Amino acid sequence: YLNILEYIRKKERQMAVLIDPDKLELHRVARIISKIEASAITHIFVGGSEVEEDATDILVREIKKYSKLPVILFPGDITQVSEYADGLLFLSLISGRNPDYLIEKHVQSVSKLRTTTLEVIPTGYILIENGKKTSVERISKTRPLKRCNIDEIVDTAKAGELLGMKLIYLEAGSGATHSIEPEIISRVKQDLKIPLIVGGGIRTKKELELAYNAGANMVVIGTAFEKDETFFEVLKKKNETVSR
Ligand code: 1GP
Repeated sequence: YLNILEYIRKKERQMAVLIDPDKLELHRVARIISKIEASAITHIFVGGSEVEEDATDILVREIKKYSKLPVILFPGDITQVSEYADGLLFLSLISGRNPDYLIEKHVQSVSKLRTTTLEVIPTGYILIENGKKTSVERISKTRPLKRCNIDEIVDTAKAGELLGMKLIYLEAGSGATHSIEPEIISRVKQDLKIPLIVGGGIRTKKELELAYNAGANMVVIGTAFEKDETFFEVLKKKNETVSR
């Protein structure tokens, strides 16, 4: 039995679907999960920028009724810690310089985390500009890194690794106009020993393929599924060559 992090380290071309508790109505969960289970998706991420208290708990419990896939919290705030999930990306927003999102929220969450058995995975979260202002930028009041300054992106990711973070997440922001460019992914990946997650604005099979080929261990897709459930089927066909 591999824990979540070991699994991410060992497997290639993993795919997470991001479900926002504020956007998915509970009566749709069973149906969505059956589509997820039939697709190449390997992990379910739950999170959002602004989620009502308790909504995460309720959604995770509903997902767990129908799915055996690992459910990983991808929290925008400490109210999104749910003991019913399997793991938690303990995100430090290392592209920014807001101490609240580098350490303060983490301190505040510890008393709750102590009461859970969640696998807590320290993750260096790097926001990269994508053409429009994202909710991460708005809420954290931090600037994303510039796409053209690849050295700074590479050094930021490496600093995260050297600080002991176990994953690096390159984020263009939900609904991003431009997903992270393959050149950025491959330059960051070449310099890292820890796994790399990439997300934000990925809407086509081609973009997915480019991200994997550039070195992403896991790709996260949210908006493309929210807007079009048939995207799950597109990925199913890819299943034979993409994953598992
Ligand atoms: C956002 O990286 C995720 O945090 C997914 O982004 O909604 O654009 O797929 P999308």
